[in-house]
Amino acid sequence: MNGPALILVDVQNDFCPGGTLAVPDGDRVVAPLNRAAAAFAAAGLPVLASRDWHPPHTAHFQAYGGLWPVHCVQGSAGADFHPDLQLPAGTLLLSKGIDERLDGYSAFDGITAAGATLAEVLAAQGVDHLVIGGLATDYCVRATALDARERGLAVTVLIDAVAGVDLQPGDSDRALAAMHRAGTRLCTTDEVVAELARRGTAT
Ligand code: VGL
Ligand code: ZN
Repeated sequence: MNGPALILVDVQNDFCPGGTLAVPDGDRVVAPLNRAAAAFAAAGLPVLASRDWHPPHTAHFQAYGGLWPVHCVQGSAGADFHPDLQLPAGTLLLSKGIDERLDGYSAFDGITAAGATLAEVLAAQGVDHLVIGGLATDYCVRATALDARERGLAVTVLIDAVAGVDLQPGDSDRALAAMHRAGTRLCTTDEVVAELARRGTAT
């Protein structure tokens, strides 16, 4: 049985206003993602959530040669999910960015508490379509979407439920264009929720 799954990418305090690597308006993704997660859960479809989960010393951080200020350190408050994010019961957690030598942007670099990779989880659950929202459009959302396309999955990105860092102005728009070129569908949360409702009544 093949079908879609939803993944909420890195909706963590450090990427939201007040965090150490705040994405402008990052918290605006929370409301649409709560709606999407509730709709997937109600349809009996898998919901996954990734978190950036760095060791204190990592080549990802500026102090050790990387691009970024310290953020999402394992066990810190900044690494917690945004307090308003509502994860349905049974949401599968993936931790990534654990390797101190790597950036680990893609959720496909993450592992579950049991040590399974995202690819293994998706295969086990018969997922052939990944619906993606979260932070940040130009890093982890982009990397996750492009990896999923390379692995032959259909991909939808929820355009109202992503927000980007934009280190360079336009990075997020360029990331969306790159995802689109790779065959990613860009649509609104409302469109996806409506499709799920039609799917529910059709079966
Ligand atoms: C991310 C920058 C650094 C992300 C993670 O989640 O998109 N961006 N670490
Ligand atoms: Zn990071």
